[in-house]
Amino acid sequence: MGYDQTMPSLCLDCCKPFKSGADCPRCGSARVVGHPELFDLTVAHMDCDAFYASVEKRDRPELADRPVIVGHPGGRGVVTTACYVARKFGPRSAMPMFKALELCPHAVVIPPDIAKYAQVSAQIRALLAKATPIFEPLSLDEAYLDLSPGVRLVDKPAAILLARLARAVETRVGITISVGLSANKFLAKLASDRNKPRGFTVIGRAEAAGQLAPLPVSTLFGVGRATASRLEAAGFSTIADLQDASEADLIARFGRFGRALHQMARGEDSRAITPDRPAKSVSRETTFARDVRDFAPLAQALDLLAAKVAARLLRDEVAGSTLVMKLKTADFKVLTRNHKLPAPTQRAEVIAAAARPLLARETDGRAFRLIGVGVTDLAPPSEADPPDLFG
Ligand code: TTP
Ligand code: MG
Repeated sequence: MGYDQTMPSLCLDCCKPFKSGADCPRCGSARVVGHPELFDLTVAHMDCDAFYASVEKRDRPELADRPVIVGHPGGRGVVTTACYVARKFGPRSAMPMFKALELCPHAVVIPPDIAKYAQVSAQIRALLAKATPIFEPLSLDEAYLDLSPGVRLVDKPAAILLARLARAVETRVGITISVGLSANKFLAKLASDRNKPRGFTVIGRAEAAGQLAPLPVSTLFGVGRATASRLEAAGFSTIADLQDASEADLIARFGRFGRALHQMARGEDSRAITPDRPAKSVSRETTFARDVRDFAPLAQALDLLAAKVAARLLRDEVAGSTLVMKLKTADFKVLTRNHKLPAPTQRAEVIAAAARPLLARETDGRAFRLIGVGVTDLAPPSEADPPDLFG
């Protein structure tokens, strides 16, 4: 974007605002962001660049310019993170390690150290907390921030706080992040992904609909692969196709989700930013009057417990990302089985459906005196049960 005489601008190195010009008038840096709405927008999303790999590079500076892949080496491993040097050769997250090493044979492979990444994540969250009490982590390496005037802890425009945050993460934690600044969660997350690594991207209210128009419908929050194919089959492949349809038409075709599609296609999103809750898991269990061996009565108990768990999740305004099923055998041996859900949930059917296959695997004639079900890895309800209609 070109900068005219009066473009609100911000230097990403010295974090000072100014009114015009390509380079920072204070420090001369060319790392400058300019946007008409720069100092009016207050919803942000931050995401660490090549998170695991960046932490490993920080700890082994001699690898700074080398391609680094984090993942378990050997036959069946997959890539968890490829650094940006390695990505130039093709390796990506979730790619089988053998394939990544075919593409980039000179990569340095480092096994993941999740405990270390969790520590770094906590350090970053402590920096987020200095800017605002209302931030919502989505995973170890990303979070939404509410930097509106009534909420932020420092009386400066959100853009300045965000530039300071990015700088603080670099200097104090030793890795880089990319940030997005916009009017709501959907646009802020879209923005943060746009100029990685070390990006600072603004999507203004005025340009949102125009920028969304050419993008595929799968860009929208809640449109997974299955929903995207159904939308495409109905003639909606780009967001522009949705923008051209009336709200009534979309509601007639897709029900309540049609309204969400209509709004998101225009860049509107009313989801609130919800800070983390302290509770760590929600579960319910029952001890049988008489030991039970058969799947059917166990599954029936499971359904009841799932309903109780769901009720509690709704009441506490949390959702669970990982399902936990527990059984106690007649001789008091406790088994727990976990299953990572595709998305956090608050719904009894989702909990019960995920628990049943785990139960089926254990009902092999043993007698059980107790069954329990619950969820852990709690997430904010705004991330729960994305409206993937046909998924
Ligand atoms: P991402 O933020 O998706 O990826 P990233 O931080 O590595 O790279 P980017 O610069 O594109 O944001 O995920 C954060 C971390 O989560 C990542 O470093 C490793 C882990 N992860 C996996 O273990 N498996 C996966 O498939 C993905 C996508 C991530
Ligand atoms: Mg990341």
